[in-house]
Parts: sequence; structure tokens; C-alpha cells
Amino acid sequence: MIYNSFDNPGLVKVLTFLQTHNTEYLSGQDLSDVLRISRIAVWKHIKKIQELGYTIESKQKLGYKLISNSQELLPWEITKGLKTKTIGQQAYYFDSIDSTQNQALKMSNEAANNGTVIVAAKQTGGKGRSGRKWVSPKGGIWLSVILHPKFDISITTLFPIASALALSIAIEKTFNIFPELKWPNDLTIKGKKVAGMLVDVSLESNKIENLVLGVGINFDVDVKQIEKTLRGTPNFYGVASLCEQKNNIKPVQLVQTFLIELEKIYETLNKRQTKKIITEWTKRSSTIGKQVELDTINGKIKGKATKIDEDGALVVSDKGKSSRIIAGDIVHLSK
Ligand code: BT5
Repeated sequence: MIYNSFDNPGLVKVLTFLQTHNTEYLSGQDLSDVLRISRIAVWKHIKKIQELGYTIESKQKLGYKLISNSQELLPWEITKGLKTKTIGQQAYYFDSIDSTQNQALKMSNEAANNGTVIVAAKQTGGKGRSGRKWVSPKGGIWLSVILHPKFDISITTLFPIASALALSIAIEKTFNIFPELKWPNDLTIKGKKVAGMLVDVSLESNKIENLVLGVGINFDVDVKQIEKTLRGTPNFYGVASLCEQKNNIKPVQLVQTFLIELEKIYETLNKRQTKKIITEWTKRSSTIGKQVELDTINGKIKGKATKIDEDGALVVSDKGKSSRIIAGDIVHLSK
């Protein structure tokens, strides 16, 4: 099943009317008169809306009343009232897909609009960095954003870090909990991974043609089940789920807040104000100040993580010698 935010005007009209009049029953005839669509069309839309997970009570002689909204991240719910200029103004929803990142990469080559978002309820072939597996059952937020950035290629390495910062601010604002940022692209709660970022960039004569950001958030997932599947995989250090902390937040609230924060950060990068991002990231980082270790092609590096450079590289110092790490997985050795 695929839906987008712009091809279902009749359904969205009926739904919005039910949502804005949810204290009363509305008859099929009333809906048909007000919305200027046939009664049969009203009935068909109501059936579809119910199939999509909205609860609608239907009473003979009285009509229809919306009791509760769907828990799915339906595309018109993402775009509705979203206070961004471009990011998230078009959205696609898949109930199941191999990977939103693969889909977004395909669509970005077909000139999809800047800021288009692709969401899936579950992924059957979710991807992490370097071809790793990303476990993506129902209950998580799995999305990709297509961007055509104006910024210079030199900034792309900072982009995953900046996106992780945007998500951590969004989680603070919606959940009022404070995840930590683990270099380069992870969000953690009590040391366990709650979200990860993936960035794919295509270049055209030294300019960024398309950038696709993939975001995986363990919103409300079975932590034990995922941990069982993942034990022993690269960069595995435990799984956290946001709803273990608080469960009265709707996924769409978090997605909308994230898209707003992402747009702010995207504009900051377009203005090359990288220092601002580095300062904010560092404030929330669990990596800076810790003893860390990582494997490189030239052997193991161990030392104290002292800062990130303007391009997002991690600086590790040991016995007066500093190394710049551009990519890789670090292990935090000290608490
Ligand atoms: C990442 O890779 O953290 C990037 C994750 C990006 C996923 C999103 S979902 C939407 C979009 N579509 C996609 O197909 N992908 C993106 P990395 O840092 O390489 O971490 C991968 C490692 O994280 C794996 O080797 C596992 O150990 C662990 N892992 C996999 N699934 C996990 C999960 N759901 N929660 C926590 N850890 C997980």
C-alpha cells in the first residue's frame, strides 16, 4: 500500500471535516452537501479512512463521528499544518518497503521535490552504514528525506552530525527527555542506541546533485527482540526505545518537530554557520572527553576524544599526539 500527501483530496477532505467536528455525529448527507461530493463517495472514503486505522463510530440515523486518529504516519498527517518551507511539504507512506533509503534514492534521480519525505511502517531490508543491516519492525519511525542542498561538498561530512543534532532537539522538545549524541551519527539513551542516521550523496561535476538522509528511530519497538537479532553485529551496543521512557507522544508530533529542526539546521549549513552546529552537538555529546577506541586500516587508535573539527572529524589525542578520524565506529572506553 502506498499513499502520498497530494493524490487523495477527497479522502483528506472527509477526514479533515470529521477531525474538526469530532464532538458531533455527521450524516452522510451532510458530509455530501458540505463537501460537494456524492454520498457514495463519502461512504467509500469513510471505509478507507477506517481501514487506515482511524476509529469512526457509525450510528444509524445519526451518522459518523471520529473517535480516534490513526497511529500510522500517514502522509497527509505529516504535511498537515507543518511549519516548514520545503522539508516535508510532500510525503509518501509505504505500509511495507525494502528500504525508504533505496526508494528515496530512486525518486531523487527522478527529480523529486526538494524536501520530499518517504516514510514506511516497516522495512524488510533496512540499511545502516557500510551495507549493514538496520532492523525496522512496525512501531519504529523509518524515514528518508530527499534534499538538493546548496552547500558545498566540504560540508556533507558534517551533515549526519547536524541531522543527529536536529533529531535530538526534536526529542527534547516533544518527549522532554535528553538523548546523548555518540559520534558520528548515533543518538543514545542510557548508553543504548535509540536512533541512527545514514547519508547518501550523489555528485555531479564536483557539486552535490542529491543528498538523501535516512533516519531510523526506535519509537515504540520491542527492544529485547531487536537485541536478540542484533547481538554480534558491527557497532552493536544495545537498543533503546523512546516509548519506554514516555508513551503519550504521537509519532507524527516527533516527525513534524524533527522536520522543522532539520530545516533550521539545513539553513544554518547553507549559511556555512558550522560553528553553531558544532557547539550545540558538543553540548549534547557523550563522546567528547571520553577515552575511546576504534579500528582503522592502519590499526587501532586509542585516546581521549577532545573535539570535532569543522568538517565533523573527531579529534583523538594520546600522549600529546592528535589524530583526526573522518569515519568509523568508536567504542567509549570510559564512562
Ligand atoms: C545507522 O547505521 O545507524 C544508520 C541507520 C539508518 C536507518 C534508516 S531507517 C530509514 C532509512 N532507510 C534505510 O534503509 N536506512 C535508513 P550504523 O551506524 O552503521 O549502525 C548499524 C548497526 O546498528 C548495526 O550493525 C546494528 O548493530 C545496529 N542496529 C541495527 N538496527 C538497529 C536498531 N533498530 N536499533 C539499534 N541498533 C540497531
